[in-house]
Amino acid sequence: MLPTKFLLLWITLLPRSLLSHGLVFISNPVQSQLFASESYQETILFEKPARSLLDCARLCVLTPCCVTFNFTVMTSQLMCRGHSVNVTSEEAGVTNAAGKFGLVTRLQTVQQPPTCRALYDLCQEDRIYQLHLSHTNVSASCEAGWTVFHRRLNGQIEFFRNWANYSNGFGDVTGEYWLGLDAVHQMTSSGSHELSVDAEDWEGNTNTAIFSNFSVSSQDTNYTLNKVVFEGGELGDSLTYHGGAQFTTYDADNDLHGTNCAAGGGHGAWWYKSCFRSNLNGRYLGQVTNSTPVHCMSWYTFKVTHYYCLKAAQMKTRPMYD
Ligand SMILES: [Ca+2]
Repeated sequence: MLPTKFLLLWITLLPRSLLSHGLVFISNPVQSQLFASESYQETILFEKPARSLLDCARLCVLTPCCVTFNFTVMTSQLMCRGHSVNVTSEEAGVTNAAGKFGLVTRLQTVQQPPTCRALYDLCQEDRIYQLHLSHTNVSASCEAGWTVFHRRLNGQIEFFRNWANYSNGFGDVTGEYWLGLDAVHQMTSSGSHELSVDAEDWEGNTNTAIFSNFSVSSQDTNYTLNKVVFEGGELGDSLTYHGGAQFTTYDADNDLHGTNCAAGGGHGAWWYKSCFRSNLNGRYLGQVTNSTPVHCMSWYTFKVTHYYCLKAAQMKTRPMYD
């Protein structure tokens, strides 16, 4: 590791042109909270070789949404890592921990875009993102501006859950998860939103269906799925049937059937009527070879059957712009 004096000399040699970009250089090395705190989310935008601290600073300035950078001396390589983190100048510091130095931050509070779509429009960036909703903050996975609120990949997370779980969300935002009906309601309660549904079969085919007019009402109406409009997609329309239905879990029967669709054949949680054309929170059964049909995670129009158990599925939404 280079001695601190050498580092500071480099910092003082940085040109005024970078300062005019609003960058400030912290010249008093301290143990950085950015690295010292495990609770802090360091979001890496890029990691590239760089010739010098100045080179690293240039890379950050030229990258949209790069807020801080970290110039790292490895054993045999000089690396530059750019971050987009929601920091204020007070939170910035220069670390002198082994192998890390040269952290720089812009002297301003960075306003976080309010949605995955705004983040993508501004930064062309996807990541796990904390959404500041009207009543709660939730972490969600962003994909090209869409907010993923349902994702099933491998059956590791149990989706046969109660009303409180479906209201508040569960799972792992980096893998399988349900964001929560309360969050989806807040996200879709004003403006127009579209919904994208992806489903994958066991032959590696992924099909998509797009719906407009997507919104979920509040808990007062049991998170009613308002009437969506099918806009197209090879996956087909297995959701407009559910438009206007309230949400049902095994401990909250709001469906139109004489029994509870979630506790019965559906074995899931959905906007059941009597009972379903799609059932994306149904059982994850893997690649079913049993000839006896059993209900599972399904989307009727994909295979024109209720009994094809999907390999993976995902639901995501984004605001529609004029
Ligand atoms: Ca019922």
